[in-house]
Amino acid sequence: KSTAAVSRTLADQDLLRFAERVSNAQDNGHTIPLLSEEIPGMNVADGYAIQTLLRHITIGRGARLVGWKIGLTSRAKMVQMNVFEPAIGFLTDDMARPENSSITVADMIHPRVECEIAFVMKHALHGPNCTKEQVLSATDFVLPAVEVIDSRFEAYRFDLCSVIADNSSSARFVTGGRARYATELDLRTLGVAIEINGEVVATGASAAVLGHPAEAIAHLVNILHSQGEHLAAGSFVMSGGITEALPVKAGDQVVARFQELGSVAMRFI
Ligand code: 0L1
Ligand code: MG
Repeated sequence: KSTAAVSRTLADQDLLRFAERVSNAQDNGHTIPLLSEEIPGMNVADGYAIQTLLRHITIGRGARLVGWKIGLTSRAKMVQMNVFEPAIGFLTDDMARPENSSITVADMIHPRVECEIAFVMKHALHGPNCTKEQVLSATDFVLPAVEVIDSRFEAYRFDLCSVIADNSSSARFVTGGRARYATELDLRTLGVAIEINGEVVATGASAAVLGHPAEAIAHLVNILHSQGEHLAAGSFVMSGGITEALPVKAGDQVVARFQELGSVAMRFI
């Protein structure tokens, strides 16, 4: 059972204060100390309550919710971050960047890229017992994506509660390649290779994501349920990095090559 189902402990004014602190750090591209350093007893439910307030702040300023992501779904990512439970975040239209575009790094802190299988839903899904099979039958199509994550915490180090409050490090995302029906593919065995400046820096297979990326989406739906939310029809959903996340800097050219799904390219400036 996910720890997202526990009860929150923070007072409303602390939740709001933390959401505003994270929102400012995201807007200004500056780091903040771990929230759990100030209130060590905070739990995962507090993290999600802060994330919900952050979502309301973001949408209140005119951004549109386009979907969700789940992260920390592969062993490589868990080991890299020393956090062993998946976490979800929301995605808004202002985080999207076109394929082959130039992505500015000056407004981020320490960006990293991840190759992910993305799902677009044709039907809504509700927890609490959502399964991989239900995800597959509710999916319209899948497509390749690169997520650009950027932790707002110093030295890119965090605990689960703090990273959830920081919207699970969501920053930018790029999709492209070739959209395919999930039924035409074996989503467990898709290979991926990521090149930075022409050099292959990581490779992996989609089974790295909880055994099957649709399993990760089912897990996301069940966490959404614990937050009183559901996955709406039309949502764009990213299932988690297949390999460890790779740091990028101005001048880097990134190409993520996905078996069966084509490639997604971008440059950082
Ligand atoms: O998308 C992700 O895998 C983000 C998960 C959270 C943490 C991170 O690595 O920044
Ligand atoms: Mg990710």
